[in-house]
Amino acid sequence: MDISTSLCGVKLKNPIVLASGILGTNAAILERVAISGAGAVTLKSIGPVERQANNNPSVLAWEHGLINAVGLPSSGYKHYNWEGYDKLSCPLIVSIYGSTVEEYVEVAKALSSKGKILEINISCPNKHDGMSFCLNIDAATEVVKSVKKVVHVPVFVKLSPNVPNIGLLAAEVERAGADGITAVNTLGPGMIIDIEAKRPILAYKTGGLSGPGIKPIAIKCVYDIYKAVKVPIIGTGGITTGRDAIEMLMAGATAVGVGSAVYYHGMDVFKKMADEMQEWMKMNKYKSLKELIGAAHE
Ligand code: RRO
Repeated sequence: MDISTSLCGVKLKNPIVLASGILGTNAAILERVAISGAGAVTLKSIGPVERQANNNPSVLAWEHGLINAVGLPSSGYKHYNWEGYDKLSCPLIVSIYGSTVEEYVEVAKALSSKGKILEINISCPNKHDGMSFCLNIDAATEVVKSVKKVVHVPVFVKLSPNVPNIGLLAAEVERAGADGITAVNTLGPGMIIDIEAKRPILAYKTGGLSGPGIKPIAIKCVYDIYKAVKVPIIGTGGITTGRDAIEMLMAGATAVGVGSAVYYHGMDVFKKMADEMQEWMKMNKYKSLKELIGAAHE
């Protein structure tokens, strides 16, 4: 069964997208993800200047997902190694971050032609000002307007679930020119304490939550965003099975982001999810993804 989809004219053989931050640091690994069946892959966010990762432990599994404080490590866009990216066998989404509008614009200008879609990350919980653009609608719309002026590929904006009204935020971001929304980034920050050691386990102390435990929040966020906007949504947060992907499409996503699931199921997860989706659709007599997208709203 055909489960191909399209994001602003960018064709995907299936709706399963590697989310930013997972494996997305070099072309060889991303090509393995593509060969393993992903419909598109997203780079780990690239920033304006070199930045070191946080000390270990920076990622940890808890009962219902993962917690990370990776720390936005980046070579900085000027030193990024682009070798091999031109040969990727699926569309590339380039993710960027900054601390000021000027920094977002600088990185966007330099990198927008490297991928088929540019994703603006305004929602990282692991930096003191990482979410400031997402928590302030004026700041979010200003960054989108400014980036849109300098790039010629579709611009998706990655939102945090930690906002009071994500539908309103998405609508304003759409009005500012965003071509799509990616929702959601990790929830939090949260904290896990080692009671024997009497201290937080992560070296950074706090981190963003992902994985199955946040799926209902991600589904609700996408449901609210779908009601508020016309642009496509990449629904991300706790999607680990084909059934989860279908649930996310029914909430209103056009594609689904997969991150923590790679930790649970390895590279096979992409093909497995696509196969599960097709089987479920056949069994339930759905003929195309179009019939699923937003179906929970009817
Ligand atoms: O690198 C990170 O710590 C990180 C980023 Br940039 C992000 O957007 N979300 C997240 O959970 N971790």
